[in-house]
Amino acid sequence: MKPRHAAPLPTLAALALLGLATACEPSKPTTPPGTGSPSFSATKSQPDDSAALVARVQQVNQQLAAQGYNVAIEGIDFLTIGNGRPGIRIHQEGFRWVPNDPRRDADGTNITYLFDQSNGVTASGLSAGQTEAAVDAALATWAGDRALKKVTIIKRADSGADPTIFDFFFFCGASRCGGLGNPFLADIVDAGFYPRAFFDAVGGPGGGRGILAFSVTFIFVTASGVPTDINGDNYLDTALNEVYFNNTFGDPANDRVGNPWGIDVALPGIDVQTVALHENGHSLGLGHFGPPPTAVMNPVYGGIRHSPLPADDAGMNALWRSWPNP
Ligand SMILES: [Ca+2]
Ligand SMILES: [Ca+2]
Ligand SMILES: [Ca+2]
Ligand SMILES: [Ca+2]
Ligand SMILES: [Zn+2]
Repeated sequence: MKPRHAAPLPTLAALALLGLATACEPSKPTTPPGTGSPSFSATKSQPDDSAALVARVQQVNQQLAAQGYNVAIEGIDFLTIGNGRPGIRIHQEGFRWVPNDPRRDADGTNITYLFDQSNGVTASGLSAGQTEAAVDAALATWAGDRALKKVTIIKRADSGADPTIFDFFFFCGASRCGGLGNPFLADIVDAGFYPRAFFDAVGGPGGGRGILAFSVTFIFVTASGVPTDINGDNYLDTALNEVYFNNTFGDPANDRVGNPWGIDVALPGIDVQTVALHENGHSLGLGHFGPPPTAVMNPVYGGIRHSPLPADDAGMNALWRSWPNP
């Protein structure tokens, strides 16, 4: 069942034009900011499992609505090694954070994030302190980026309470999760490293072997499941974002032992900070694009990248230029 829209929303084409118009500056690349549907221009994709994932997500969204939650899964983006893997969007319209949104207990115009320390250790031998520091470095990079100068990114402490909800539906359930979790402990949760089975469950066959990490964005919906746009910016209102890392990589017990998560490691190792910079780029609103151009937001891992490239900045600038100055 597809939710109906309460009010007419602009078509994708109109939004694309808007995006191009706002992103149009002489020195900027012509790449669209990539906030709409996932694109895989130059990337070979695995067999398309997105239809099954969309169906499962729609089931989950109905469960959330039945339990009285006003949030729904809107988009999932996979970062892979090797072949690309298409992400999903439930609606055509893009989504953006709403400043001062009381529904997510917004910290004013700040955006908050939290690192779930209980899932910080990797099978490749990294400590939770090491992976948390790498995620912090990635967020600090976005926070210090000129394109994000209007927004302040703030870290929230991990109280130990379960800060994630997506894993409940696709992995642990009531028995192992101990409950749904609290979706509003922070706007963005870097949820840490999860077992291979979780990535198979979300990504479909081969997901656990190919997906390094993924980002899930939820939007706000009405009691009948209709997406909201309370600030009238023609973007669906982002409710929360969760980022999950695949603990398969570097696990001595499996076939990805040769691609271990590490700190500042070159390929074939996988650099935590690079993946965190990419994933939290999604959390802040970017979609995939390229290659070309080479960018942090390319959908396939390409080695250490600790700084945004021009296409990433063009996208972020389009997303955040109208954010109110604090
Ligand atoms: Ca925890
Ligand atoms: Ca959880
Ligand atoms: Ca959250
Ligand atoms: Ca909106
Ligand atoms: Zn991605």
